[in-house]
Amino acid sequence: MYGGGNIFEPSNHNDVLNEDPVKLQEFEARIERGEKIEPSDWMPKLYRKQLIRMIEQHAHSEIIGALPEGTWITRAPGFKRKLALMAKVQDEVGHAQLLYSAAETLGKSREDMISDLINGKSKYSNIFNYPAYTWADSCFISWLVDAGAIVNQVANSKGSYGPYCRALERICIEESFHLKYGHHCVIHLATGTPKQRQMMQEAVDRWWAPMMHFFGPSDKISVHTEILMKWKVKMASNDDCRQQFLDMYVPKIWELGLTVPDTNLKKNEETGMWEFTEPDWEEFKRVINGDGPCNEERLAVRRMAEERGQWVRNALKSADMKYVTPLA
Ligand code: FAQ
Repeated sequence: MYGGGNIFEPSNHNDVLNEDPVKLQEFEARIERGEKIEPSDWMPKLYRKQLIRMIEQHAHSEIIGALPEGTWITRAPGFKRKLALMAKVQDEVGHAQLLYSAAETLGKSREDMISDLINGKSKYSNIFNYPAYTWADSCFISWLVDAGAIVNQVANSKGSYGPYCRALERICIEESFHLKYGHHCVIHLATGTPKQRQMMQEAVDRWWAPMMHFFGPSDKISVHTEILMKWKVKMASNDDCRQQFLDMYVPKIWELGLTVPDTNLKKNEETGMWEFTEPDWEEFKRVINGDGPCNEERLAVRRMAEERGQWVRNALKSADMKYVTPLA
């Protein structure tokens, strides 16, 4: 079933029934053969709509995702950490630019995307609506949120839409530097003084629930997974990504002597699957729909950036470009 019947709004998947059946069959055969779909190729309206939704949300997540860590640049401990964090935050904003460009190839303008973000119409990742109270929170994001992002994006970089896959390939390379940096920061705290260890443990305790939500609702209640996997936009389901993340990172967290705040978390050696307490999907739904601890603050910052940058866009639009001397 393509959607409906759960706590999320059902999508309208009837679009696909109105497509030219021959074109639809050819399109699906191309996807089956592993070909990339490019912007000028024929594609079903629903494929376009789903890609715009997903890539746009991803772009917003990168740009909003720069905020919780961004506030730590001036307070990062030491010059080297400041430099590395500044570069990382800059990369995240760059990822947003790549992704907005990929979404634009599908026909939605950047202005419309930004407007939908700042007016609260578009979603972005749940996890960036939580506060980064301490330096350890920033370290958690750099290591484990980036790790989660890589799990999802490496899989999807093998997907069907050319511009998105190419953007993801580049993004994943940069994200893997972030992950190394974040791991280094976490090791430093986890092997530091008792106070530093406590600070790191408290960050893991705070961020674990949003991290479990990060991969999206469980496959049983996910709305879009089925059609997105059929058309190879998503190459792994939400539950597959969550399992892969647990498999790769829980042992590393434990290795550092840190604990995870879920007494039910364990790997079932028979099935090879991690078992854990079912995340609170009602909280997740509230946060992604605007009612998280920092949603208002995050959007207010983006609105301010938009307003303050308006004069630059106006100047560019009104400038007579023939008088602009190219830089040597
Ligand atoms: N947060 O049917 P599904 C990063 C929404 S990048 C908010 O399962 P789908 C880099 C979903 O949109 C992080 N909303 O949806 C970084 C839908 O609502 P809609 C972002 C979520 O699309 C690191 C509804 O719930 N990554 O972190 C979330 O099949 C460090 C039903 O859900 C991407 O965007 C969520 N977590 O699967 C930056 C990757 N999950 O649209 C700075 C690309 C679900 O119907 C610092 N996106 N929803 O109103 C994807 O892979 C997919 O879109 C999923 C969701 C897996 C996020």
